[in-house]
Amino acid sequence: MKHTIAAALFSLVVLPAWSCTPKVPPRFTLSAHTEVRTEGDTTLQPLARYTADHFAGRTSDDNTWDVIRLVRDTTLGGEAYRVEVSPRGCTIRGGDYGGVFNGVQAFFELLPAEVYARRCPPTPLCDTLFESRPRFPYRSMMLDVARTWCTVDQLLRQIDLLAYHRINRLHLHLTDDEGWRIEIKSHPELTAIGGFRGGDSPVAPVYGRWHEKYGGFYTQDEMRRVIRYAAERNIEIIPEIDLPGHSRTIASIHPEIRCNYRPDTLPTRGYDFRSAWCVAREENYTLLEDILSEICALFPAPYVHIGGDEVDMEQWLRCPDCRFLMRREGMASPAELEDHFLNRAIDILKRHHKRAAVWNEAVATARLSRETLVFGWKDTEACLKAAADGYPTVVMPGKYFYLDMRQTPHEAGHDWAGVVDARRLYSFDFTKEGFTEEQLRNVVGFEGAFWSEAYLSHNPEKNDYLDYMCFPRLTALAHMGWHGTGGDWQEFYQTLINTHYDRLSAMGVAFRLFPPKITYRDGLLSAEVDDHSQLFYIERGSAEEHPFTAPIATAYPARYQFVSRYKTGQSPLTVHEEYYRRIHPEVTVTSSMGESDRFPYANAARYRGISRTRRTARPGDWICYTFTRNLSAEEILVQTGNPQLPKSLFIEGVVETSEDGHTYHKAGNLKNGMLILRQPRNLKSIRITATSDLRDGTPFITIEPLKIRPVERATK
Ligand code: TNX
Repeated sequence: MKHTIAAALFSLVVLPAWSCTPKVPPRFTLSAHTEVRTEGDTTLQPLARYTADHFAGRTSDDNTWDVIRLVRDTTLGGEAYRVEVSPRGCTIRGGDYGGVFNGVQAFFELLPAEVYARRCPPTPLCDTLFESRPRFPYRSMMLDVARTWCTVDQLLRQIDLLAYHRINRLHLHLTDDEGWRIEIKSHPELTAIGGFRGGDSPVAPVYGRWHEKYGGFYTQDEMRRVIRYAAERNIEIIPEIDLPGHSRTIASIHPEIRCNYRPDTLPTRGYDFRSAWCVAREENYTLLEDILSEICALFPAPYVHIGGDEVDMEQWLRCPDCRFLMRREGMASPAELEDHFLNRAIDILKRHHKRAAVWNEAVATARLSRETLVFGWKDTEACLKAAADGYPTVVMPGKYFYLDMRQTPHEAGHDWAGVVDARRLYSFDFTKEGFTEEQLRNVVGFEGAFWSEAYLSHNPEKNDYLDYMCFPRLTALAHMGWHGTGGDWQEFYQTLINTHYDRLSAMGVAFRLFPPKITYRDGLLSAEVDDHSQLFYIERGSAEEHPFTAPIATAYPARYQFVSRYKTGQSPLTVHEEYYRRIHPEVTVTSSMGESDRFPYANAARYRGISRTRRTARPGDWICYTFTRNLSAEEILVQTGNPQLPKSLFIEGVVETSEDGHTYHKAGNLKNGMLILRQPRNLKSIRITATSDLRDGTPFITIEPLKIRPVERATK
């Protein structure tokens, strides 16, 4: 079989496994004797080593004719490649380094999956010739290392995984309200102090690590190593210093950069919650120059991302200096103050021969230079607007591209942008989203964003949660970035389950399988999968997993959990929907902390959404739920703080229940702001009392509606 060039243009990033019956004797056999040659092009040397490492091949001359030649061929475009396998060996041509790299990845896809584990058996290959080139130059992942810290080794591992998918950018979110992760030599305090939160740090602890000083940072030397490692794998690191909002860390170290007014620290128990740089304070731009000049010198990428998202402009409106600046410059809105600040930052970047990248809010007024690269995260409209206004635009609306969103309604992860699984991501379609030809011309690619507020509560020292959230969603993104669109999901899915899951396993990725389908009919509970995974079930009250081989006869379908496994992949724990049935008995909510106007207690009392208090908690503060009629239930989930996001909660607290609303009995302690009451009977009220004195810098406590499962009754 011989691949034609035309057919190969439609090849997948995720190529199906090579299947042909090689002639006997095989014409070209890849083995440990295969040599990788660069024909004298020394810049390709690291790539030759990389390639050979994957099958224990050599890079020196040894009179063998099993040869892989890496060749730069400028007749091919940037990042484009051509791969040719013939009896004389294999030639991988690329328009540039990235093109040869992509060709090497395409070549790997001809091999057994073990190549990714560097255990490739001797493999005879058929003659073939194919070439391809990417539709988009930005095929990117954003990793938030500010909220959850990732070590250098974790970064390198992630870079390897991205590279196997021909994703060619890693956008590092290096600073935020919760941490400063990159060394600035002229201001060592930024990492020495701001690299950590909690303990004796002026940065408040948050997201689950309350009792330790938590964090870390990259020295410039370490970052140079990461940059080099990534560059060898055709990945450019895009650094982000998030400005002028999301800056509570630097503002906790340099309080003088904040606006000129007395903050109301009462609701936060003394912690200065303000997160934006003052626009009017001239010295701020000196500090900014110090920081950005080092960032420009350190990172070779042409763009430095300077944030621009989610600025709380109230701070500027309360600042006499910012207001004066607005009047002086005839500014109509505080958004123009943001333009002013960002333009000053852009001027600094320009002097250091860099351009700015920003989040979409920063070009709301469309006043920044059209050289600015816009990351459209908020929604498709933001991408459409930026592209229509003439900005090069990276498309990443949260409801398709946010890797911190959950993948079914009951899994871990945020859901503010919706439920996003690989299929959903893959369904993004420029035409359906309303892009015109002209707007499409300004689209430079896609980015998947992994924000890490919730990661911290998922044992980030292991990579499992990150893997689970990234794969196969990033596989889908890689495919779309290469081809410009998804295409037929079923076809892609078949390649995933028949080929790519094996590759992910060989890479050691704890990837996510799609959940099994659960059915319950005539007293029989059953589950099925449409991939090659094996199914297991767990019965309530036991931790033991049993292989699922036949339908389970039961009158209680909510008592069983299912999970499917394939090599290193695993599905979410999945239950019959009966498990999620809730009742909403009449209840009132009260608390000792006052009620927020925007999020009144009625929200939680009516099971409609969250409520907030007026201030954060002191020990002894309480929240009380009182039922109109006494209640029995199977389970009640009592929760302070945002679901899945340890923040604005009772860090420590006790839960008590009462049958008469006067006498209370302790039911247990909160863990991560939560407690499940099991089989409570005849309840009049539930009271939660804070017992700890820690603060997380949030000026309120979040109150969740109770989640109440009805008393279990046999369904038959
Ligand atoms: C919004 S996306 C943010 C981040 C959060 C993320 C959580 C963006 C530019 N800002 O600060 O981490 O939502 O999903």
